[in-house]
Amino acid sequence: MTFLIAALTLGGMQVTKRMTLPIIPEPVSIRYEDGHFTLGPKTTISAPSELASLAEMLKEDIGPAFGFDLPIVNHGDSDSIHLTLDKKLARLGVEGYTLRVHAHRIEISAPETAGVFYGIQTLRQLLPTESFRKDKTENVAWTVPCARIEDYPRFGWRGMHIDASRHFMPKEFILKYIDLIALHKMNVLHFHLTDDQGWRIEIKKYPKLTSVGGWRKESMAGHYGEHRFDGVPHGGFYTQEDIKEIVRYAHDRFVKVVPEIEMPGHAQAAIAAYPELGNTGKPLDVFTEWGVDENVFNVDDSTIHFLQDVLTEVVGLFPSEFIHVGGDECPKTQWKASPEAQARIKALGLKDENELQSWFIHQMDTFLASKGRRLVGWDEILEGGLAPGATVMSWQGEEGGVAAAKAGHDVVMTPAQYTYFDHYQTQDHKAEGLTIGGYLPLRRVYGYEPVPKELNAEEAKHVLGAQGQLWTEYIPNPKRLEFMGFPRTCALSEVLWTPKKERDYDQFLSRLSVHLERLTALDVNYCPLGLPK
Ligand code: TNX
Repeated sequence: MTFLIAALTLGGMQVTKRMTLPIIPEPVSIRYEDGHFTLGPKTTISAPSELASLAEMLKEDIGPAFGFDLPIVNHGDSDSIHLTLDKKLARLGVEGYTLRVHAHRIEISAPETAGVFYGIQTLRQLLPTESFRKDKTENVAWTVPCARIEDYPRFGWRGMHIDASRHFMPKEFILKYIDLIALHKMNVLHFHLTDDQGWRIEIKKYPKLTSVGGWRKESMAGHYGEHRFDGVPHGGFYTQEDIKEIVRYAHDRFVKVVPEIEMPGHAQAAIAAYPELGNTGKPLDVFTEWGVDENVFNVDDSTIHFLQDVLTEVVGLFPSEFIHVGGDECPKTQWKASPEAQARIKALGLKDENELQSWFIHQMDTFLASKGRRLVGWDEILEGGLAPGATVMSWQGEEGGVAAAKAGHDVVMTPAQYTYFDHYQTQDHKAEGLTIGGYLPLRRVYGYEPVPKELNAEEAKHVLGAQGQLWTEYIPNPKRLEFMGFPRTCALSEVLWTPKKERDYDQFLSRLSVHLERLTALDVNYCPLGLPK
């Protein structure tokens, strides 16, 4: 990466502008050339009709700071930013693109629209960081260095997760989070919508899931074992209209939204709404503690049908091929004590409660397959046997991912020690504020290798990619979520996009220091690099 210092004269005023070309994630190949393109009042964006909405997005992204109109035209010539689809570039894959900056013309070309979108994200990062501001910014040289870039991602699943159950996150913030995911060329939002502490998605057939399950009396304060509660009611949910808006917004930015409906554990909010779904028949409140909860769904036919009805509405709202059914942390205490669960084990000829859990997930796998979808679940779904169509998220280390890939199943790597962004990122806990625990500094995220070394080349093809997790027990609001998520998300984006051999932490850090100016302009409350690592 070349660092250029250019002294520019603007309106008689001397402006020193760093032109560092700090792109995150780092593209596959960049060749810089002499000269630069200058955006000015005559600049247009030229796009065929299939790319008109992307042209509009580019205009909205850079127009406000730049202050000129940037008209969108059909056939621009000189001084134009050209967006084009070119099937001859098929070798770059469905997300690849080329970006050419000449002195009087910029060309973004790709075989598919997703690639044009990613080319636009790169172009935004070739402009001065001020271009990310939302107000007209004077005295900036709006130049783009001449360059040839060819780029495509290493992995197809480049995900970020958000837990909207432990703390509800407003729809407006989910949209901002999608923008940030897309800026980093990531393409999956894993939307954790249900858990013990709150059910966050409107289900028309079962309105109490949100009217009762969407609210809790208070939340646990401090760490487990301190037995302190804050006395503050908490709740909220997304209407189906909200969900449609989120899915559409994400789709326009090439982000797939994978919903998660937790079962058979992490179910207390649903059982609070409909006690017949539980094992004890006793009324329950929505859970106010964090941690693993013993109240899990029962295994009656009516409960299986209830959850399949829920999934029917979920499938109707989310076009995602993958539907996440959780499957993690399901204590077996209640099933051991339940005559119905024991009768089910006997009737099905199962060995134990682990096999019962596997049977439960299997019911959902078959159901989702009948709707043309694929089930994904946390690695506990391996216990008692993996359902035939299941994809595994390996969170308890890499072992689950290795086992699933060796058995021919697809996996998404989510090991806690590399991808749990709810863990501390510094050693200055006082400055950082309370988190759930752990320690995952930026360098460690950057150094993560998603393909476990235990896999041979054939098995490694089952590793779809990886994903960062933002569990929100100790993340009460969007600003805190930004603090925990950034800049670790920037590091993960590069792990997932950039060829392994191009990764260099020190060089990443120097690019990041400029990238953080963009995040400031976007009002992202990132964790500053100065805190002790
Ligand atoms: C484990 S990861 C959980 C979550 C917690 C998280 C906190 C997983 C599948 N289960 O329920 O929120 O740890 O880090």
